[in-house]
Amino acid sequence: MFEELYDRLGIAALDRAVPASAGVEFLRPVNPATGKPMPVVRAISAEEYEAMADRSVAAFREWRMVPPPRRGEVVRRIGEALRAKKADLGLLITLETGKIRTEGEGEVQEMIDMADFAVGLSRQLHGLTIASERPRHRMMEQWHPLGPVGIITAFNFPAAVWAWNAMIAAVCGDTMIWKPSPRTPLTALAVQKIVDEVVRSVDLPCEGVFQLAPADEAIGRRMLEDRRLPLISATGSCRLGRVVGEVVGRRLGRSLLELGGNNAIVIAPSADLELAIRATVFAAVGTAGQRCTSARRLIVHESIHDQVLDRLTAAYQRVRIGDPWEDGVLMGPLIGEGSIAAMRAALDAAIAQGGEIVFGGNRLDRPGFFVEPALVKADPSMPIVGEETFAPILHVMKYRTIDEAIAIQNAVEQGLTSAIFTSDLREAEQFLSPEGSDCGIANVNIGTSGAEIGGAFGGEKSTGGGREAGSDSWKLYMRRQTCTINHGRDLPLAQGVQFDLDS
Ligand code: UN1
Repeated sequence: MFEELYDRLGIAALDRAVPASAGVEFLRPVNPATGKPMPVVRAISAEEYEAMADRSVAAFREWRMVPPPRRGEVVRRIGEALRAKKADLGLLITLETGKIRTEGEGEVQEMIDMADFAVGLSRQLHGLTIASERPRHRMMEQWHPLGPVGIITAFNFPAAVWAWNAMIAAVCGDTMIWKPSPRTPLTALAVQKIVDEVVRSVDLPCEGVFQLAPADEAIGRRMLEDRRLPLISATGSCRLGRVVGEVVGRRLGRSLLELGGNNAIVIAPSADLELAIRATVFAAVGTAGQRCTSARRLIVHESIHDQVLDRLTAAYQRVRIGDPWEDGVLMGPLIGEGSIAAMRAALDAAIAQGGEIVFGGNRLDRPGFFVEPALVKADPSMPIVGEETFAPILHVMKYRTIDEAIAIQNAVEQGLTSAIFTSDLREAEQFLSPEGSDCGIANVNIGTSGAEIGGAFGGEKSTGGGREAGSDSWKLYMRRQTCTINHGRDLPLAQGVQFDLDS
């Protein structure tokens, strides 16, 4: 059905192109809306990985000496190539992840935005000049390329999260090896083809800068241990992050972690409910609740709780669920059978702990992995409310005072995004103050998901502390060097220390 699309993206007939030799492993993506297999992708072997990492090291030696604005030129061309392929790549993302068409294309737009951002950055990498305490001394810091970066991405943003890392790493002078989710290798392959074409067409030493390692967990594990990769940037569950943090930490490598979220929206009595309801539905139901930024908890003032729940229920009834490539559909399938089971288990736990399902939660009777989004009346004390289930479940809770709302918001292990809907300036400012939300992202009158790339993206506590994409996140992809230069004829020591051979 989508053969022409695969053709245009250079990923057609992969099934036929594979060698028949023994020991070859395949990644087998499934279209979650149909449950049918998509073209298979050959996984790299352990030997191929070793060669890839050597190549990354060799490429880094040259790439680091290319002036950053020239490096930016490659990224600029990648951005242009992505613009040309936006519709096709967006549709492939829709087919492989089940996210709706506008979100699939939005993901490609996020990559383009990252490319634009990184091109600008390529002329702005900068350090400080710092006042020296010593006469005729100058102190400055400079930022140098770090080395080959290992990028591990999740199924739900199979391309944009690579771009957050790759576009920045490339202008910073790093090379990289990308291990995509085994569930979304086709998107990764299509992106790699776009990049390879750019690399071939530019007159710069960027061969080997961008490499793709479609592989299973064993290769991922090898990457974590590999000292040739000074930075591992990983997106995924808190469980994955604990492994990455531990293994990379053992070799004292650097890790950048973007892990689970259990994001809450607070709706205050003065909120514009029209906005609040729309934002909540997008945040909780959009991407079938499979964003790390999805809203999973709604904390509503007791005076408007019932009204909000009624309006939400009415809105949920209107959400069209179906084939994600069809116009008008707002919610596609979950990624697989396991997600359906996890959703069912979370709903059962909620009921056992005293919660009440007020809407949805059932599996749809059709092929693929479709569910109704669920609204659950809950209490903050229920243990399940503290867990991230990667599915469209929204736990709705009551609060009385703003202090209580903030306490509930902060009472979970994760700390990615948060939002308050209020027209009360004091409440909004309190939410953003040191005694407010403890998350990496805190919004006012905007939902929890759909962040722009210009800001630093990431969260605190079990979310891992990493920051990717905009602002000064680039600093994690470089090594800082503090330099002190003496242009005088004396050798004064810092802190007034005397160390004179003649005294
Ligand atoms: C993720 O789910 O891993 O803020 C990332 C957002 C998107 C990124 C989500 N820009 O929802």
